[in-house]
Amino acid sequence: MDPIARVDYGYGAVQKLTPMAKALINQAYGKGPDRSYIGGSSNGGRHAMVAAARFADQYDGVLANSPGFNLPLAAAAQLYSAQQFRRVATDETNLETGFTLPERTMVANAILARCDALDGVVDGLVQDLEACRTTFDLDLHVPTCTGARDGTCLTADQKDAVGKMYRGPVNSDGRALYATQPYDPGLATPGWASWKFTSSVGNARDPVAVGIIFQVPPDPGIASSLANSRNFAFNYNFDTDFPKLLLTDATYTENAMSFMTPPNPTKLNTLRDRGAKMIVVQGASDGVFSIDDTRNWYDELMKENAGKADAFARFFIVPGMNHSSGGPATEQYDALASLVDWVENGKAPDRIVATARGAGNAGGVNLAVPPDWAPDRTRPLCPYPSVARYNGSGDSERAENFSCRR
Ligand SMILES: [Ca+2]
Repeated sequence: MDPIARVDYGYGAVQKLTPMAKALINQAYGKGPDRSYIGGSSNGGRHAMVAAARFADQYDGVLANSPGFNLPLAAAAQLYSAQQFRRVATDETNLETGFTLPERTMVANAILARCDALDGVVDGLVQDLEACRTTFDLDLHVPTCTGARDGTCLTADQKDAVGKMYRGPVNSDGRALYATQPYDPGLATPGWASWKFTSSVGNARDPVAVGIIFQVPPDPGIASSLANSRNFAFNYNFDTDFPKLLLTDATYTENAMSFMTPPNPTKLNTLRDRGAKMIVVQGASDGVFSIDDTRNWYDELMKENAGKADAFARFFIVPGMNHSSGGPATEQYDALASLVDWVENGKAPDRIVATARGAGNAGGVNLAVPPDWAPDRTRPLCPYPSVARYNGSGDSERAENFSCRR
């Protein structure tokens, strides 16, 4: 509710604390840092993207993992998802009844049946996400129920709801308000479900973000009960409420899109011209921030830089990964090491090797790793738009037998 807290949450904290940290280092060591990096995941990834545009003079390297890019729009899109699933839920207090785990597993398998082999190997990963867009069709490739729902089909209403969720929110004129999401097999996990079915209606996440932190004027009653936040999500109007994300008043003089998103997000000239580097990594099955929104940004960044943005910024998609981690994916990777190598040794990352956290992993097991994968499977994460393609020979559990190609 505090207008200064809103701005701090958006960018003010980074703006104030980075110079303080540098001054502290200077006092302690008698000189400033040789290099400065900013990195984070989720809202921290958003901070990194904002810093790349607002405070590029402060950093030599920027790492945005699973960034909450365009966070106010993504949070509003979550309310749209909640409205879609409410239409097909058998219990509106549990949206997962509209799209159950057996049904999501069935859809994931239908995606794999069409798209898994497009990258050269049937391995439970859809690495050629772009080709899958035109190869998989929810209406054609998922059976439509002729009787009761039993996990082997979706009803026509469910297909409509799920399809709308993947296409993203629109207003009554049909104007897209956020971004599409690609079909990827990572939706059959608790992590994906928690964003779509719990956060989207809960009184600690999306409704509160939209209704209290982002819109003007704020609606403080939303947070007081789950019934209130759920009603806010279900009744959110994309013609009359959504525009409040751009409003200001005498108290809130900066709107949510201004304080939460980078000003001119594709204008990274300061970062580029001082030789700084940027790495963005995100899962294809991020349950809250659409990989397509991030991809659209990168496509525009490429255009802005005559097709040469990869000289200073690279975008890596993690097939199957959910928000920040999890999902049927090789989701352990050290993108910071790659960034440091790029900044300090001039070695641009042509691939980042990622490892699965299967059974026996010392750092914690990812339960979504399928049992037929090598528990320590490796894959190259590839700079978009290249994708990891199997070379046709050698152990398909190992990254060295894949190439990053278009
Ligand atoms: Ca595959």
